[in-house]
Order: sequence, then C-alpha cells, then structure tokens
Amino acid sequence: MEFTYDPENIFAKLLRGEIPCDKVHETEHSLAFRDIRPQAPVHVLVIPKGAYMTLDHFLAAAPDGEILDFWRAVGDVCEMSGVEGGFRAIMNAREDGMQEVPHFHVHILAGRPLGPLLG
Ligand code: D5M
Repeated sequence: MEFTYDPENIFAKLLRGEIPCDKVHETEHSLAFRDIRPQAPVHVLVIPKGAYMTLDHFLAAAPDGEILDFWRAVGDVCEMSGVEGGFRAIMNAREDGMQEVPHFHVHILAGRPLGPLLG
C-alpha cells in the first residue's frame, strides 16, 4: 500500500512549532500532548515525530529505533498520567476508522469508566 503524507496536517504544524500544544512528554522521536477535545479526565495523544499517517504506515516504514522510542513514550505517558484504575489506547486509521488527523497518533484515555468499546 502507498502512503501519501500531508505535511500541512495539524499535527505536522504542531511538530514544526507553528501551532501550540499542551505538551506532557517528549522523547527523541515522539511527542505527547493533551487532546484539544478531551473525552476523559486523562486524554493524551502520543505521536511519532516522523511523517507517518497511520499505525500500518508507521510499522511498515519507521526504523526500529523510532518504533521502540514511540511505544516507550506511550508507556511513559501511562506511568505519568495516573492510569491505575485502567485506561484505553485507541488508534483510528483512514476513512473507515474515522481518523480526523492524518498523522499517526495513539489516544490514551483514563480517569473515568470508559464504557464498552463497541457499544
Ligand atoms: O483524533 C484526532 C484528535 O486530535 C481529536 O480527538 C482532536 C485532536 N486534536 C485536533 N487538533 C488538535 C490540536 N491542535 N491539539 C490537540 N489535539 C488536537 P482522530 O483519531 O484523528 O479522530
């Protein structure tokens, strides 16, 4: 499958510092910030700094070091966010997955009972 990354998407602008974000964590290859429309008391987005559109694009194209850095950053965010009661990690992809921003991201949601995933 071919992936055509749009460098004008909002997270690309955020990574270039063109728009602000509420940063909670940063590593060499990853950035985590609060979602602008939080769906739970904890709602953090973790993104790789590289130009990847979706989970499948990221895993197909990113070097191993970036992949390891990213998932460790997800773990760091869980550790620092108070997810003892549980959490949900969500990744939407493309149209059917209702992905709004075409830069790969993981949503970390916590802080309330999240209900059934497929209601
Ligand atoms: O979710 C994309 C998410 O990105 C959605 O929950 C809103 C959030 N969003 C959009 N713009 C911003 C900015 N500027 N800062 C923080 N969060 C933002 P998706 O999985 O693509 O449907």
